[in-house]
Amino acid sequence: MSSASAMGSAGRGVQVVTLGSGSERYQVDVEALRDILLRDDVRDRSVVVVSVAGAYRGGKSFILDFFLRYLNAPRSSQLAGDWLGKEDQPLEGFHWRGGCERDTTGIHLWSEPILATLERTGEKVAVLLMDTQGTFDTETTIAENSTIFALSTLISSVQIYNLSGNIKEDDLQHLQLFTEYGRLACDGDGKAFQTLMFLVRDWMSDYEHAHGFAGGKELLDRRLESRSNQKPQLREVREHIRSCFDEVKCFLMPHPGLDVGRKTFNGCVRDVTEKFRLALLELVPSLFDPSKLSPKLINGGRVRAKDLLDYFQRYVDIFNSDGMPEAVTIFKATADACLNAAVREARELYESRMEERCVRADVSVTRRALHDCHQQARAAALDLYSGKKKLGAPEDIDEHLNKLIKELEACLPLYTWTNDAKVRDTLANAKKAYEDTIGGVCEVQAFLCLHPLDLKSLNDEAVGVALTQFDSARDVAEVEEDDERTGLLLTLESLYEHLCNINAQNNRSAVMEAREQYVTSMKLRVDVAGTSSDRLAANHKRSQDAAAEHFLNKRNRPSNYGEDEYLESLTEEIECCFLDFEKQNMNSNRMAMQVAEYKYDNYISTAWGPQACCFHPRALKNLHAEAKQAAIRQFLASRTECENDDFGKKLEGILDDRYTELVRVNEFNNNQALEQAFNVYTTKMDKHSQPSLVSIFIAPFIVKLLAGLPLFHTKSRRAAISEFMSKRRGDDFGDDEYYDRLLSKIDAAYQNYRSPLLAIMRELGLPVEN
Ligand SMILES: Nc1nc2c(ncn2[C@@H]2O[C@H](COP(=O)(O)OP(=O)(O)OP(=O)(O)O)[C@@H](O)[C@H]2O)c(=O)[nH]1
Ligand SMILES: [Mg+2]
Repeated sequence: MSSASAMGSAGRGVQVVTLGSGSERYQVDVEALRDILLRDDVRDRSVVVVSVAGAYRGGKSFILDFFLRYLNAPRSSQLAGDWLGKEDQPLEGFHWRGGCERDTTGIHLWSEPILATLERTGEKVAVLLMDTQGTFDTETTIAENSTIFALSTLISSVQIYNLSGNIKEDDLQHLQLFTEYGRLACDGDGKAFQTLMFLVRDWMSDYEHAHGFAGGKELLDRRLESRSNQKPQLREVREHIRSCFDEVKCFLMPHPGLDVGRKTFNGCVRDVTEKFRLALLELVPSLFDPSKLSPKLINGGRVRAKDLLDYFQRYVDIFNSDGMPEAVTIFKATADACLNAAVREARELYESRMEERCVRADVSVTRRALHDCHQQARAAALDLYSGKKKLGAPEDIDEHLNKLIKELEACLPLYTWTNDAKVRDTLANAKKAYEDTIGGVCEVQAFLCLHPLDLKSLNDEAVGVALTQFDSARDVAEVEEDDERTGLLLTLESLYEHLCNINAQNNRSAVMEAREQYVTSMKLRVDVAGTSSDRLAANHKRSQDAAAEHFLNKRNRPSNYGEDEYLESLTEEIECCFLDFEKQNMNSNRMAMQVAEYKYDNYISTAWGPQACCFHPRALKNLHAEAKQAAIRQFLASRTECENDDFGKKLEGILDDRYTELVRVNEFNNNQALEQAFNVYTTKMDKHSQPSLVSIFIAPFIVKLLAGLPLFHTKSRRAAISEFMSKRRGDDFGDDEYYDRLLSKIDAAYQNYRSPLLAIMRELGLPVEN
């Protein structure tokens, strides 16, 4: 007797309408209804609603649990007729219990709609079971009873009127209350409700009318029979019942057996009579077999689970209003709900059309396509609405149509906004794909450095990737113009332009850096005091290669093109620098050579002494060799390498020229010294041999000539040699042409002095050549 799950299925009876007090006597638990009706697998399905209503304590909940048992049984069991299950299995589902106090209050729905397949169409529908509060309990007013009854009839497709023992006149009269509502809920074109089934419990007169539908039909025909001699009130009731339901049936149910009255009875099949079981096997499949299911219709149209929510709320609102509902109110409520359902269906058609074409996840379309699609979907939705059979006044129908049009129009900006947002995402993703492709070569754009042709092919690749990305998120027909794609291409073009600028700048910086590297390398390699031209050229070559390599290393991707404007500009810049280095080197070498020349000059002049001095030629040669060596040593001292030193050779040439000059000066000075020494000799000799009275008279000049001259010659000669040697610097050598010449000249002059004739001429003061 618990309300635990039905056989094999989770679920429970959920109270969806509660009887309260105050202004809102009937409260709908919207959340509970939503949980049941708006589930994804249920919300759009047509519903079959089977309700059981009638006097309290009549076994309504009990019989519903057998419905559940059938619905949850495997199809094979349903077909084999063994769906009643095990003998000792307690009956579970909607709460039921024995005793005399009422149990169910308000309206309950089974929380788990059961999906069944209509045999005719193969369509899946949701079967909902509805349990209701028993009528005529001791606590509820007639109005409340009627409302529950009316509500459950309005909502259900099959209303089972649960009666005890017989169909009595007052049972029929009670029906009149809600048949009245039913008549009003219909526009007279067709019947308001579908199936009414009298379920007579504890039918004892089976000898008169057999248990089951056959006996039920007989009894019903008798009870609903309209006779001319009948009181008008009784006839009216019967007519109302017939006019409101498409189908009215009756089933005579046997008594389940005396065990049901036991306190311990828990609904096990073993405790009910065989007749009762057989009756269940006839009754339940007649309601729920796939060939028998009848979906809920209002105004001839199927009601979907989500529409049912609306109906629930509208009807309950009406019953909450003061007094008994007016005919117009209930009709209007049904018409409104019906129109709302039509509007909803039309809007859903619009939405599904839009979604098919334009609102697919992550795929955007052009604004024109969206607009065209909206127009088509709108037209289809309006057609659907117009084609629907509708309840209500023409102005209400128009009002709902206008409402639908407004809703559809309001959808377009929303779809446009969503589409635009997708377009923005798509564009952003495409741009990102472009940047990522560029980033694959150079992570930070600011460091981009490529050969311009490489940048171009990288850009082509990135544009391709971006367009593939863009196209995959875009649904645009080939013939259609896509402004967004064109815009993307323009954006990518300007990105490329920007990249070209960065690239050019970075290439130029790389050239500058490489040039700096060249300069630094040259400065390190080239001696401050100068270097040879060969070495300078070799260093230039090495530094230039290193600079080019440095430049190419700055590139994000190795390139191998014949032409490279930046590499060429680097070469040009380096050549310019090299010219400076050449000039600088030339100057440094000049300075170094000058210093070496000073060294040479100093060396020579230190040894040379006063200007008039002279050297033995060989001594001068040796001096030159020493001075040259000192100068060259000086020159080489600041050089790290001296092979093939053109400046060294030039210096040697200069020094050798200097020597040639020195040789000439030395020769001149030697001759001068020789002449001056000879002069010393002749002067001395002349002084000695000048005429004098003494020599004429006291000592005849012959004596003078013969006795004094040799001695004088020796002295004068020594003085002359001394004079000559006083001018000489450096080493002496045995073979000295100037010295020898001096001596020969002195000797020749001496012969003159010794000549008697010339001596006489001198004594006489006559001119004599020496
Ligand atoms: N005599 C008889 N008793 C039945 C039958 N079916 C069920 N019962 C018993 O009737 C009692 C009440 O059953 P419920 O299903 O709770 O009755 P109900 O109509 O839902 O009662 P309320 O919820 O109070 O309106 C239980 O003890 C059942 O065993 C039947 O066909 N005949
Ligand atoms: Mg009950």
